[in-house]
Amino acid sequence: MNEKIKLLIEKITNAKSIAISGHKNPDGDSICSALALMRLIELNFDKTATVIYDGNIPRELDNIPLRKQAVFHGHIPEDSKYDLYILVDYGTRIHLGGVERFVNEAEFVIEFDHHFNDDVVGQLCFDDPDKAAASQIIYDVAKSANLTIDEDVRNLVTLAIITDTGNFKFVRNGDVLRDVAELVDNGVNMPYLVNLLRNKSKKTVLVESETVAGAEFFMRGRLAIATIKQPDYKRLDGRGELVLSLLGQIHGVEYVVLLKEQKENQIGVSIRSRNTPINHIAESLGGGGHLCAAGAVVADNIESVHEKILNAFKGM
Ligand SMILES: [Mn+2]
Repeated sequence: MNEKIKLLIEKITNAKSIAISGHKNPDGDSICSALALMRLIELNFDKTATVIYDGNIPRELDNIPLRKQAVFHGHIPEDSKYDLYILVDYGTRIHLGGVERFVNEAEFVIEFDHHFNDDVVGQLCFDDPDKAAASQIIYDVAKSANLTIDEDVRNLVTLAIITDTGNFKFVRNGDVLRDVAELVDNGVNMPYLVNLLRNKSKKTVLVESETVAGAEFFMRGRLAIATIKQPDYKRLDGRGELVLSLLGQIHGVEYVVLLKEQKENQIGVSIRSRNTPINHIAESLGGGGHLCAAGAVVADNIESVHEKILNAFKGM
């Protein structure tokens, strides 16, 4: 067992109180990784860890194992302190949201992440940008540490991979498929998990289809921009992955941008690309992410962000 894993075991063993969080407005990887780790701690260390989140968990994820144990940060007593804080799939410090106060007060911070980040929060980092999901790192570490892994953990690790790879569409190496093959060999039922995620409300799917139908096309059809304004944004439930995915299926469309008016003067921007990296565009707007899937939240109005996006894509 390597030194980092020894330290991880030591820190969990000695911790009096443990909390786990992913990024704000958790997606499948964020919340499933956090719950998988919570379950691993419960199974192997005979202690509880609290999964805390900020924002909303999409309804699509309502039926994932242990979902009810995730606690909104606003429901945590004000004076709560955690000596060990574990971050999963968080991206960068700005994505922590309302849990940052607990992270700052923790004696020790551990992280498991697969985002590029040159300003890590953790003192002990299990980071690997080559992994398809943060849950894959947790799974690998759990195996290296000879931890007991149960059905809930295996299902959560797999759900995180399914969601973060867009049903395996974004897989970039065989590593993740070997992990999934092993998980399936150990009892994970893939059709069951895929059905678990088919849980959107009718109004969400209707808003998503209307948003797709209203998209505009630029750069001779290579760039699609869809816009969702309030109050439809409230019905979106999640990041609008279906909108991005549908527009990206159109012949000739290389880039898809979704602009979400989250509230007045706050625009969420999601950018996807077939091949060419676009993360620099998200970064120029104060955000970040992966090479071909990135985003930002901009304090501005929708027309002005639209303009900025068109300028950013000039020459591409
Ligand atoms: Mn992730």
